[in-house]
Amino acid sequence: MSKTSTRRKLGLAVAQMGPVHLADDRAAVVKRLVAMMREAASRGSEFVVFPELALTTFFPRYWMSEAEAVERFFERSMPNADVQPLFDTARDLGIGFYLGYAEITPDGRRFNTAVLVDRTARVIGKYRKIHLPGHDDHKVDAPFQHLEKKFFEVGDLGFGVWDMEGTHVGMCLCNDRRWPETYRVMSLQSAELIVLGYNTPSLNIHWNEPAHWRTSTHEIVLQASAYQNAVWIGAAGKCGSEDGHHMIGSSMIVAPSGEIVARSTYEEDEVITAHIDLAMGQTFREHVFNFAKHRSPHHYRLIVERTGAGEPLPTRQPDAD
Ligand code: CDV
Repeated sequence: MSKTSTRRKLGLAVAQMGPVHLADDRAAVVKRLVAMMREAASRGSEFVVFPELALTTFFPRYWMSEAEAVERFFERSMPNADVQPLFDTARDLGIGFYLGYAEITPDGRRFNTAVLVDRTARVIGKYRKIHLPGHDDHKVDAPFQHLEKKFFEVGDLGFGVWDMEGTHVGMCLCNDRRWPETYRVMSLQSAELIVLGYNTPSLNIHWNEPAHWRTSTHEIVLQASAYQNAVWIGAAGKCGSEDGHHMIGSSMIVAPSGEIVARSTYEEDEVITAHIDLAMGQTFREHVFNFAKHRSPHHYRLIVERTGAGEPLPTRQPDAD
């Protein structure tokens, strides 16, 4: 360990969820979340990460109108009466949480959203998913749909970082975790912990991706991103077979060293915990990833100037001898 850092411990829990079926109502789901929050607190956790779209089945797999989706799967406020037991339990236990859900705003805008809730059950941050995968048309020959581009707008809040009782926490959602920019924008705001929820179908409807790549690519992005950004990552999946549609598990807590310090075993509701040392990230930020000392943004301009890949830049080489 660095000579300059003292350990700063945070009790972190990741609450993986097994399937939520179409027939499951919000009350039943919230009961499961409350039970996992209680377990997390009993194991000394101060913060718990729940999945993306945690209150419902992963409904973008079904073709339906936007109006029907809103009626069945979206939340008009957070908290609301259905979710209040989770907020009440958080306040009673003094535990914060991250929760993903489908948001409809008062003016009718729809987002794939997550909130950051502190230990007094106050919503202190909101994130709206930026990297929306899938399509907006009806793929009649596909075994299921991935209609995030139909049901949600691209998030308009950017990648924020919040001071949660002294811990700098950033949020993202599912597909965001595959993009390096997601983490770097947050680590440049001094994030120490990045939390995220996901729903990753084992089957890729767009091309014949081997099922095990879904898990291996998930692992590799979390491990590499934690290391390259000197952050802790808590990632909570909703997994198992939702009405016959299988999604990967492998929820995990990853250290700034890139090591997985806790990982789910099953594809059902499961709480994993670790007492993480926030100072570990600081150690990396003082040395190999001392951003202020070593980064060269003038060499990274293409990252913000170009969206898709294009022609190589004119080469700049030293004059030949
Ligand atoms: N919900 C997601 O964003 N899922 C994507 C799938 C479609 C690849 C993911 O990155 O896990």
